[in-house]
Amino acid sequence: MFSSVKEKNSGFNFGLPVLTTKPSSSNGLTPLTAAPTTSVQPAFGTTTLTRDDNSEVTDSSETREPRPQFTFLGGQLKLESPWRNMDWTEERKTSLMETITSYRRSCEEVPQARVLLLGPVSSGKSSFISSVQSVFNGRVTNRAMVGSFSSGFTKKLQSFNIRGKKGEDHTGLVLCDTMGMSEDGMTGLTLHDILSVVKGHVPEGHKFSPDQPVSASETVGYVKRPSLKDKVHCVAFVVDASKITTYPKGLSTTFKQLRKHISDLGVHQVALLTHVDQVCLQTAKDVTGVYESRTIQDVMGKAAALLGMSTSYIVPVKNYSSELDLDVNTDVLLLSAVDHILQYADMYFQDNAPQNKELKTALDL
Ligand SMILES: Nc1nc2c(ncn2[C@@H]2O[C@H](COP(=O)(O)OP(=O)(O)OP(=O)(O)O)[C@@H](O)[C@H]2O)c(=O)[nH]1
Ligand SMILES: [Mg+2]
Repeated sequence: MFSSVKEKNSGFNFGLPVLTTKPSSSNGLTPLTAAPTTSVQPAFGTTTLTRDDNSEVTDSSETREPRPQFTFLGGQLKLESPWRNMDWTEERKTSLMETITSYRRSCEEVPQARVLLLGPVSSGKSSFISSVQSVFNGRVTNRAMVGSFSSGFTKKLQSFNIRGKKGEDHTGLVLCDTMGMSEDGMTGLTLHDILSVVKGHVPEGHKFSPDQPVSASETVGYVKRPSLKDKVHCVAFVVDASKITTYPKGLSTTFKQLRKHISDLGVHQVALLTHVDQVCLQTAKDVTGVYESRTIQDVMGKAAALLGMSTSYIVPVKNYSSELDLDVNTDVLLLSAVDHILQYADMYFQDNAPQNKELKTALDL
């Protein structure tokens, strides 16, 4: 049953798998490099304490004698060194944009990789699409119709071609936006509808309705025999860092059921942890500190438990929400997430492209 009990969770009892070593993926691919987390050392400088309500308590002691101090973020110590290495430069942004623009599937039959964004209502699915489009457009835009109501905004299946710089070329990537997932079995996207999208049966623009499941007889434009290009090639789950501990308990079961079914279809999955700026004040001020924040590292662990996946598949993201101007560091984090997604999308083509399948069958014989 794809329904979750609607109850407020006062705190998940997850084992909090905090990553302390370089993450590895089951397929040998290391999506992002990670530096080992070492013990936290005293640091000299300004002590920044964050209260529970995220307001900041600062003790600027520049005029006093230097003394051992710690930096606290949300009650947690700041890590001495980042647990994933990132290059926060304009050059890195350019090189990621080039990599994404020139991405070609290892499968000639499929013009673009279709990536489905899946997550609870308001987790930031549409915002991620808008933010990525903004990076390539060179200015902040909202073309994916980001919602502002907790009741949910996106209702249709809508695919967005990610275009290269200033709309010049299509990249090899299509991001598919959907309605928020069902958390109570009554509203939102159901397991049946999600799997229909992944299999490629659902036509573009289909308006989801929980009381009208997608079906060959009822759904206008239902794709009876989807080809490889109609299918979803990678699923990116989207979860909100600021809601990780308050999501309904049943959501974890829902995610795990979903992941099992999607994996059975041979589709790889990754996850985006949005709203990181809302759980760590320091990261809100300067996104380059995202991998030095103990708070975010802990939330990543909780997200991993919620989704039932290793943290090596999860990347933090700060979407553009209220900003009017682009910021290079935010862009690097967003583009790194796209690069991460593309690596897993490509694995699908490696497994399913007709020429590779023939080769695999020949080798198996
Ligand atoms: N501060 C902050 N706000 C965000 C972030 N991502 C999304 N938001 C805000 O969260 C709200 C919901 O974002 P959407 O992108 O509409 O979420 P969605 O998952 O598409 O929601 P539905 O379509 O309703 O399921 C909007 O007000 C966004 O501006 C983020 O990383 N940081
Ligand atoms: Mg949306």
